[in-house]
Amino acid sequence: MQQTLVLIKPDGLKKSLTGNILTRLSETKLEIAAAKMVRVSKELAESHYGHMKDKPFFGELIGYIMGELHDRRKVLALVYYGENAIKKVRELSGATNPEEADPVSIRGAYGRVTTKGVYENVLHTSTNEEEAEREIKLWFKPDEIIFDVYETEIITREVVKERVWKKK
Ligand code: 3AN
Repeated sequence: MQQTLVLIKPDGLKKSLTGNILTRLSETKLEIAAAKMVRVSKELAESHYGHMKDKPFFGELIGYIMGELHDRRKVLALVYYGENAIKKVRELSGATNPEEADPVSIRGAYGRVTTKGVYENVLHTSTNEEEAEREIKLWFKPDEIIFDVYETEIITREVVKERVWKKK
């Protein structure tokens, strides 16, 4: 059994593709173990794409996942769970470059390369087990995921500052 992270990126949200993408992903018969809308901070974006730091398009990539190119400052983050989840989701999403992706894959059908050369490939999917674990732990807390796949521990922490609902 595996877990994999799926992010529906700002271009996918702006193009109203959430339903279509989730329908395509349901072909895998995997289970959704977690889902939430996330406003992506620079810190989260840079940690997520840490391995791309030296690429010439790193700045654009960070701006893209933060929603700066699409006026949609949010991402839908999901965890899919099941047998061979990483490969199944990866195959359905298609190659990184949407122009090279199989036309019937999600990226092949909905992605594009901008005139500036940014790959707008509508979704992110984890590449392997190690990356899936790193990414899932970056985007989700243990209690936000239905299945306990990774080890957890209980810690006591003094809350220094927290945003709460204002009392009326
Ligand atoms: P994937 O998302 O398929 O795992 P990675 O991890 O190699 O691909 O790349 C992360 C992201 O960086 C891609 N989703 C894409 O948006 C962007 N990217 C990768 N390679 C290029 C490239 N040659 N030109 C522009 N953007 C790229």
